[in-house]
Amino acid sequence: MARYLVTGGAGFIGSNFVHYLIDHTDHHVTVLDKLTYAGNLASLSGLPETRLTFVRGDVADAELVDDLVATADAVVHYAAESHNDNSLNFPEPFVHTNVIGTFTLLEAVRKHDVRLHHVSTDEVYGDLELDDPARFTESSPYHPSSPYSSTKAGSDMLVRAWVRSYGVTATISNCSNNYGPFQHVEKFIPRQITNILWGIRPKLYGDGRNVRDWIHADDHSSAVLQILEAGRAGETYLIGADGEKDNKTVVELILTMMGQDTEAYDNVADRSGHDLRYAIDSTKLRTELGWRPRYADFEEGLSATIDWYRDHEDWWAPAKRATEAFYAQLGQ
Ligand code: NAD
Ligand code: TDX
Repeated sequence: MARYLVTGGAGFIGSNFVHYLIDHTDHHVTVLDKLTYAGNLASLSGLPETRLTFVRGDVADAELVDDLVATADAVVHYAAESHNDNSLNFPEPFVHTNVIGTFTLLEAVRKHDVRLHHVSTDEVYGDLELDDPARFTESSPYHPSSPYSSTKAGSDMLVRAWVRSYGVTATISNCSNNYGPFQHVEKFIPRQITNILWGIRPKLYGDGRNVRDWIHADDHSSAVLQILEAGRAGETYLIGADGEKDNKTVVELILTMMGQDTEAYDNVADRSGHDLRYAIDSTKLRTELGWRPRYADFEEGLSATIDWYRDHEDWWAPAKRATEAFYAQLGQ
């Protein structure tokens, strides 16, 4: 039994990871989460109290973080401001949480010699052309486009420097776009599903040709656990499930699966600086650590996700109105 500290464990991917850890190991989990608009304690409800401790706080609070890291065997760092559209309008919290928060955590794991896994994104590599067969690898150069991705790139660089300069024991993963239960309704897939459930037409940015490489959150969790258990210190691993789809195809799939006309969506204003295409080559993770995704079929995972949102309106309805009011101001 080990003691895991999970930052951002009340968010989308963090809460999926906490469920995964409790289901697949005997570890004790302490969640540190600020409960911003994106955090939701209901995402952790039903988990055994003996296995889970929740602490509300800021990952940039040095004193609190020092106390929590001192009693942990490993730290898994999910806490972040995560939404590109927000970062374009309010960049400051992205610098605070993603950069200062990661720095604060690094200082604590350095002091207490605790292993860290830093959860990052493929967006640090910028974007690829639509007609380019290339995919991101661990050696792709960093070219972040948005305030969000540039602060995540900054956090990755801090981790790399703390490994090299101070000998901190850390790994990094850069994952592609996640979908699954507990994802905030501001994000693409849950926004369209919940729009349809409330009789609102789905909203596609620009012409919808932009490509994202989709992975189920459970597969992200299994990869992170595999890296924690068998990954080499100081290494970076890319996580992806070969799920490239353009946004228009995804909207049409959701409409079809929910019994609607495939053309029943609106094209709205495009995102500023909108990355064209992300694609992950996860060969290193698969060959070195033997990892494989369970949801090899995107449509199967999407269908289960639609069912989850249909069955959990109580979880998402409180955030839906405010989210749509924000998008309406942006013309999106
Ligand atoms: P999310 O926005 O759903 O959750 C973020 C969580 O962090 C929330 O619970 C929030 O309350 C918490 N938080 C925010 N600021 C905090 C602070 N200062 N101190 C403590 N807690 C704070 O995000 P997500 O989609 O679950 O992403 C989690 C991580 O995974 C992020 O680091 C993100 O960059 C990374 N990631 C996300 C995706 C994706 O598709 N969503 C893909 C690759 C990597
Ligand atoms: O209503 C929408 N319509 C639309 O066309 C929304 C919300 C999005 N989009 C487009 C923009 C993107 O091309 O869908 C795509 C996905 O958008 P998001 O869900 O906002 O995700 P993205 O910007 O790709 O970033 C996500 O994946 C990488 C996460 O939010 C990041 O945290 C992660 O690092």
